[in-house]
Amino acid sequence: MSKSYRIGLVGKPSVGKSSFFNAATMNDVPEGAYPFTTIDPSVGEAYVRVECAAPEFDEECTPNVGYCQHGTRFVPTKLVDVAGLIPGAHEGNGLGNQFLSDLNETDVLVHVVDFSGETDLEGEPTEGHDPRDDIAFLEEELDQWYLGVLEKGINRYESGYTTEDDAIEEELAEQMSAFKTNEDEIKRLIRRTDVGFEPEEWGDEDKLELAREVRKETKPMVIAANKMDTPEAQDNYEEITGDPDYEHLTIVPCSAHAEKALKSAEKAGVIDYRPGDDDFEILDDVSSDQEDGLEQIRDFLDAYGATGVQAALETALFDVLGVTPVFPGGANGLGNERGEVLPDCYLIPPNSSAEDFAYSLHSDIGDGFLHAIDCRSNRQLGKDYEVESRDVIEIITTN
Ligand SMILES: Nc1nc2c(ncn2[C@@H]2O[C@H](COP(=O)(O)OP(=O)(O)O)[C@@H](O)[C@H]2O)c(=O)[nH]1
Ligand SMILES: [Mg+2]
Repeated sequence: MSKSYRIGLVGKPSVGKSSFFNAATMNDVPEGAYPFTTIDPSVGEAYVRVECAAPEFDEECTPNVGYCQHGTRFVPTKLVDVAGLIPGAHEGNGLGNQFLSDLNETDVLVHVVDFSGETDLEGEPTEGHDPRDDIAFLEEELDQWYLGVLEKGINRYESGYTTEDDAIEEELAEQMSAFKTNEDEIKRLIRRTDVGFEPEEWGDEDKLELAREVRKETKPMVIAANKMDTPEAQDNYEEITGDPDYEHLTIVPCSAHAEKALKSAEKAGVIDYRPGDDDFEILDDVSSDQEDGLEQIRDFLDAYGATGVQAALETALFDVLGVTPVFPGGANGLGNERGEVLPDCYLIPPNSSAEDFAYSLHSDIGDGFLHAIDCRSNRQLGKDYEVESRDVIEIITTN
């Protein structure tokens, strides 16, 4: 089976993590303006959209997991509401340690930031708080945590527990293995930061810089600028996205409230709306209050293109992490022996080759790999072919 990805929602209390989580999963998780309403991390199923390939073959798909609507596949992914980040979490304050271990299981992060400025760093109500402080706080918190682990690795290396010819990258990769890094990556990051391969010569700044690089590499991040339905958030959004210092960040404007309202209205049969769409249709007679509310949301969609909940998840997975959606197909028609048509859409790691894809299906398929077939063109693909987004591929094996 192919890997299932985990997207982690992080951020200080009261920014709207649970609201975002509920909107994305439509599960029932308590929410409220109080810190720590969510004590345990909540794991739920969310979906990312992939344009279905079946219509190109004049077929209708029968998905094994998720669903397909009007030519859009909704592919399941795990979403984790990682509650409990407070300033000083890396020192083991509050729910810090639980937070950190939950965080290790995620592949990519959505940092939910209250762009309205109506919550302070502890998540208490305030006014005029600068969302930039939140962005800095989270990055620093993660960097300090990484630094602590990095320093353990350096100490071990320097205390000579390791054998003479062990390289520093080997020790650090071992110490930082929970971050899903490896020797090659550490080596590359040491080169990139230009700190050199002699840890005894690293100053505090060098260590922090390296820790930060490892953090960025292993925990890529999207910022969901939440509460964008408020004028304060919209002002902050304009200012921050126009600030060259913040150009390197990926910021997705978002209203968890709007997404939740639309999904609820859809469930109630009042509107026709598909998650991520830029518009909806009112189906039923609605009260004028309800209509006003919905029209306000429509204005929001006009201004920002969508509620941003789907966009944040998809940006995280496809743009920031670079995951590739791929359809296992058959060159002689898309159906399998059970009569299912294009039943799977797998999410595979960036830069996967055709052979990697075969191995992600099953180790036997990888071992027996002869070649692959691009089902659109019927062309043969070698094992080194780099799989592209929405490829429909059949693997031909020796067995
Ligand atoms: N205006 C507005 N308020 C929101 C939005 N999302 C969440 N909130 C409010 O922010 C508060 C904290 O939300 P919650 O989801 O519990 O935040 P958490 O502590 O990060 O999980 C609640 O009062 C929510 O109703 C949004 O998109 N817009
Ligand atoms: Mg919460």
